[in-house]
Amino acid sequence: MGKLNIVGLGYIGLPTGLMFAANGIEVVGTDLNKKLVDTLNDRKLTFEEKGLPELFEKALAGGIEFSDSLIKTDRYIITVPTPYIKENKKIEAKYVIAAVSQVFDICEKGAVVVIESTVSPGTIDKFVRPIAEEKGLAIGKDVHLAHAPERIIPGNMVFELENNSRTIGADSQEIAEEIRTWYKSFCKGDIVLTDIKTAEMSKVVENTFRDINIAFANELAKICDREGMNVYELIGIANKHPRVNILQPGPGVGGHCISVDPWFLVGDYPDIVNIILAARHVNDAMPDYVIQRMGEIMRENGINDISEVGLYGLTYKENVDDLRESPTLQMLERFDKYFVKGINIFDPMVRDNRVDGQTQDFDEFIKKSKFIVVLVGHNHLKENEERFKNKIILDTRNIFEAGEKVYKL
Ligand code: SAJ
Repeated sequence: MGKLNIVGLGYIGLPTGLMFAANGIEVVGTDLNKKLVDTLNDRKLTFEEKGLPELFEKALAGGIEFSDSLIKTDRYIITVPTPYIKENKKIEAKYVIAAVSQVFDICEKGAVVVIESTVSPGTIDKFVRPIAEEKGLAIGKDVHLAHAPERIIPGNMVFELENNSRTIGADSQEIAEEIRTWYKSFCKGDIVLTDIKTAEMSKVVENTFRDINIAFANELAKICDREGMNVYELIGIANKHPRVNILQPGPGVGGHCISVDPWFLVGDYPDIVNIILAARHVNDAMPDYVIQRMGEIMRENGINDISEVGLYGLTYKENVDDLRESPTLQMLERFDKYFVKGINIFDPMVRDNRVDGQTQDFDEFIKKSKFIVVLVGHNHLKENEERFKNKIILDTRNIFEAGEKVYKL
């Protein structure tokens, strides 16, 4: 077999390519972004992730190559991004379509093309298969298509790449089994084989399940607030039941996946969905709820000056540097409407200033902020808990011990 070509070296493609290369597979990683490829060729990583530096070293020792142009081979994995369009709540499959199209133009006859990028169910039938037809290629003979949706969680990607089970959807058992042997080079989990459409749907269903579970936790937080009860204690108790596993409330659901994928089901089955849509509404309303709680706490403590308020955390969750759909950004958008200027913002994971009011200086942030809203529970926060002493805190991530001036969601 020829080299395995990983097309798209972002959050999924890079760790995946490195993992194959570290486990004896000959890999070329391709990305059209020359700067990104140059950085990797300079032996520098392009984002922060636990365990990635060590994996990078192993992959380099295993001979991984990086290229800014597509080379001809007989096996490809497509890991290009699928940008989210807020206005119509859809993801854009154009990069997947463009990548597959370029691959079909140059690949060996009989090549296998696996799409890992998340696509909305039906995308491969509707938009990818026709590309082969347009190019006069017979699927199943000239080229083989498959879908192996990625499942790794940012913050624990390297561990999950090795240990999660996987799904491979293909048109034939034989091709699915061949692809399974590629992934078996590093994957210790079960690798389940199915058809392409079921693989597409399973990915969206997994993320939707998590969205609904978090929405339930967020709704419980509001009920507990009204009743003067501790939602974390309540969830802790309920979760002792062997068949209950409620997730944690938070300031909203961010990231490129969980807040996006349920919309595909809403869009495709508007006459059927109820809880899926309700969960989206509950989670999308959480940044507003946090703003409302901020207002209450400021009034209660006589804080009138917004420059005495600090927001800790800009990323969509702890210990990642990804800002996509982050609850903090959603709050800032809503603040803009009310002309709230002068608020202090700090995030140790975001090393360049991305929004007004952001500082890189933690000491300055702490000094200026009398009232701090904790929106992300980075390890940095846990290591610096004593710096928050004597502050009024709205702790949306349940990091701090309960106290007189520590408010929870
Ligand atoms: N969140 C809560 N409460 C929780 C857990 C999460 O409010 O108890 C929030 C987070 O703070 C964050 C959002 O939800 O804003 C999403 O974070 P996450 O850690 O739940 O998930 P992602 O988006 O980082 O990764 C998910 C994972 N999907 C599932 O667990 C079903 C991952 O396995 C997928 O690979 C990834 O989506 C993806 O790429 O689809």
